[in-house]
Amino acid sequence: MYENLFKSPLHRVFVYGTLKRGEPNHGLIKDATNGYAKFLGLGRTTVSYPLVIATRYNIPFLLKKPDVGNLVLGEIYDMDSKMLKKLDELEEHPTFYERFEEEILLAPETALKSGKTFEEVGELTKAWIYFLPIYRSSLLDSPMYASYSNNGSHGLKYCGNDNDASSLYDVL
Ligand code: PCA
Repeated sequence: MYENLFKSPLHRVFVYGTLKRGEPNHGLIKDATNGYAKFLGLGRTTVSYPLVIATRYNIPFLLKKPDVGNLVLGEIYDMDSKMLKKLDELEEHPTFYERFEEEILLAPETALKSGKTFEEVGELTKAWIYFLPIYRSSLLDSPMYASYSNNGSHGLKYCGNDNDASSLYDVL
C-alpha cells in the first residue's frame, strides 16, 4: 500500500451526504478493498450552497448555486486514486454529480466537540465536493439543510438504487 502512496498523491475529499460516518454509503469508504482513505476531521464550506434532498430515492444533493442555502457541514478525507474512483462510480461523476475542488474549512472533531467554532479552529484547505451542476429550478424551493442526516426529522429515508438512471429525470 505505501508503495502506491508514493506513486500517486492523495486526493482530499469533502463529503456531506450518504458517505459520512453513520450514513448509508459510508461502508464504501470503510472497505479497505476499495483503496485507502483517512478521516482528517470535520469540514464546512466557506460559501453557502443549497443542500437539498430530492428524487423518489431521497438522495442528498449540493446544488452548484453559490450564496444560496447554508454553509454546509461534512467530513474531510484523504484518499488514494483507487478509492476516489470508487466514489466517482457511486456518484456517477461526471454524468450525474460532478466533482469540483473548493476551499473548505477543516477542523479537528475534538476541538469542535469541546465547543470551539470553525472560525476559531478551522484551517482552509482545498477539497473535492460532489455537486449537482444542472438541476431543475424547482429544487430551489426545497427545504435547505446545513447538515445531512438520513435519520433527520425530515423523515426522508435514503433508498439508493445504483441501477436506476430514472432518478436523473427527477432532478433535471
Ligand atoms: N454522497 C456524496 C454526495 C452526496 C451523497 O450522498 C457525499 O456524501 O458527499
